[in-house]
Amino acid sequence: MVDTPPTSVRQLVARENLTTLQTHILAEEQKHPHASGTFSWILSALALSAKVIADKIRRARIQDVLGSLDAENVQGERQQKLDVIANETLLRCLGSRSGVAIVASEEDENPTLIQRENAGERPYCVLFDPLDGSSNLDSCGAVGTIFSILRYDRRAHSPEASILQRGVEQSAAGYILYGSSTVFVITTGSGVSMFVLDPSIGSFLLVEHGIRIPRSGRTYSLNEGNRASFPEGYRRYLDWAQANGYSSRYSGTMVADVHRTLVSGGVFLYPPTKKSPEGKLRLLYEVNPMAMIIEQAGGKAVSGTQRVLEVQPKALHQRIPCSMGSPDEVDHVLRHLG
Ligand code: P6P
Repeated sequence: MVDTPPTSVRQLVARENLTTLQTHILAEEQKHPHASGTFSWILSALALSAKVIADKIRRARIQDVLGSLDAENVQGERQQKLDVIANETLLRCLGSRSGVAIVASEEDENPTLIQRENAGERPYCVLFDPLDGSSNLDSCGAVGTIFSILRYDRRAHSPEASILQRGVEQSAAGYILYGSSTVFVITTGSGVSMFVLDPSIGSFLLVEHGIRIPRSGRTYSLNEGNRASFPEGYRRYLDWAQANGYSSRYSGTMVADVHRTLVSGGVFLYPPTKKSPEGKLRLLYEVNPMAMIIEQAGGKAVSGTQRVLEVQPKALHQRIPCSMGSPDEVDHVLRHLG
């Protein structure tokens, strides 16, 4: 006869959070009777990649994989050793999963068509920035992975053509923030969910579902070092914000700055600059996925005065300027751009 545990112990276990990313994905899948499980299989590959990359980052200095390589990526940016490790991890985890027709990475010039006997059954394209903000690694700054999932367009005449879809076409989008904890934030088009990695059990646990961005927040996030070359409207906005007691927060990692904006409110901006007249951030695998997250949480995301998710992409590594965050704060920016 097993002694009945004291109520306090049973309550303790009952209160324990046991909703993992895996169970959440399967529960979402069950809401779609005709789902084949392919989509869930891709999300679980992203979760596996995130755990591997998080582990590599946490032990980078010990294993001497910090620092840069004597190589540049397709963007002309010096590659960090962990850029390559993260990129290879994602390519391996996604490439072995049925349901992935094409993968496209910030680190690779062209998309990769996953050629397998059943290529025709591969309905999704996965685009990613494997390690956003990697130049902050040497100083132990926060970095992230950003991903965007699109339906594979069988009618497209080339792999690149299949991924040149507007942001409104995304099936899912999200990011992993490797910060003080490892946070996995995702939307599949019906709200934003947040999971935190519990290293003691190796699972991402659900901490919040249906996240709503604060309607306003007196914080702006952009690289003010570029102020002199911002278009006039952005300089007018900064003058207004500083005259109205706004704070400035900027880490140099888009994932960290947008995550703070999502959680605390405010606005993140990367305007056109003299060095980057089209803005620095890439539309397909940085701005679009972050814009989907922000809009699904009740925020706004614009490029100039146009809604980001309506921009028609022209090339895989296309850059665009962007402003995204609390709806009232994006409206303040727009008021000064008009
Ligand atoms: P800057 C990191 O290199 C990145 O791509 C984004 O994560 C970040 O928001 C931006 O560039 C920072 O650029 O010009 O301010 O250093």
